[in-house]
Amino acid sequence: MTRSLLLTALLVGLAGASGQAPTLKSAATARGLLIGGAVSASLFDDLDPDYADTVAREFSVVVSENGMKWKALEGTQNVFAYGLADAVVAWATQRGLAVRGHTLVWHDSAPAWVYALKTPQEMRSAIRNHITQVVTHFGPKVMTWDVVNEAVADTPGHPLRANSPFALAGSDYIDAAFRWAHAANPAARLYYNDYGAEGLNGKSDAVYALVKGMLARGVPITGVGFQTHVDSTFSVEGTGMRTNLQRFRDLGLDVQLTEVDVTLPASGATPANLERQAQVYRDLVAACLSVRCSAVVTWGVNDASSWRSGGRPLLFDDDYAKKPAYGGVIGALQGR
Ligand code: 9MR
Repeated sequence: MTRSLLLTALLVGLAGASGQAPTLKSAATARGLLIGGAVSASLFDDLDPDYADTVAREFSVVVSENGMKWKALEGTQNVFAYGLADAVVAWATQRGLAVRGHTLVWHDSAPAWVYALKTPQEMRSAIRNHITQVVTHFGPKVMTWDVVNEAVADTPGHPLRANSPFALAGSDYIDAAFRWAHAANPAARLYYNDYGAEGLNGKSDAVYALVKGMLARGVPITGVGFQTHVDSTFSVEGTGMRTNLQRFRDLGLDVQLTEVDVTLPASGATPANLERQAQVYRDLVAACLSVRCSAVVTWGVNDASSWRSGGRPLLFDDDYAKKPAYGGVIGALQGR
């Protein structure tokens, strides 16, 4: 028997003896990576215990899919409702899972009263108060925050999106948001988060310019979250994703894949489509690992509860069975 065969036999024997297949959590932890998903209050629904079991077994980090958005926490000015968010945080912390806070400042989740503010000063104090109250409330239980989400425009040549109410606060509102979050919890890790910036393209150039400028101005930013809402035609290689992630790392910033899902084509869950989806997941995780990213978070748990459930984009099917995509992620984590 050759040395490598002997080693394989030994490892198989050990795995057999312990009876433990790797989980996403065990395989990711071995690579120094957090892995997880967005969850919702249905986590606590007794009718669906598989949901909570899957999260507790497979994930080391969770994000409240909607429960920490501005609308959810401060629907009325300066009246804070933490109930659902606190429940997710308590559930996770009791089980040793980390929590990513998502998201302090996002135009899409701003309640009507924010859109109705009239003066720069009113807008500035509203943002400052929201960030300060929320970050302080969760304190050490939430040490990672998406401070600003989706502020960069999709149109090349327009650095910031035009339809944001926050622009009223002044062109430096992003810098200020990070400074206020840092003041509320100096040990927290603070991220800029966006979609469509995974590969080398005009959008990622704009995000790059934004965060590079922030660093030059001494703004306390830890890293960039790449949402990674893609479909199964996505090519990590073809989009230059690894090179793109690396240029952010070269600025000294951390990188996380924060909302990963990979939709299937209209022909649905055929074996070939599921294999293609698995390959995309494998390539995404491999690219992330190759730049020493710190987390991979899928946007949901099972296909049925996804915001794009029709595309069956996640690692677990409607019944929480592991899909080929699950094997793709484990394979990447194990360097296969
Ligand atoms: O998945 C989320 C969906 O349930 C909400 O209706 C929607 C609006 O709040 O937000 C979705 O999550 C988004 C995330 O917060 C930011 N990036 C894009 C995600 C998908 O739209």
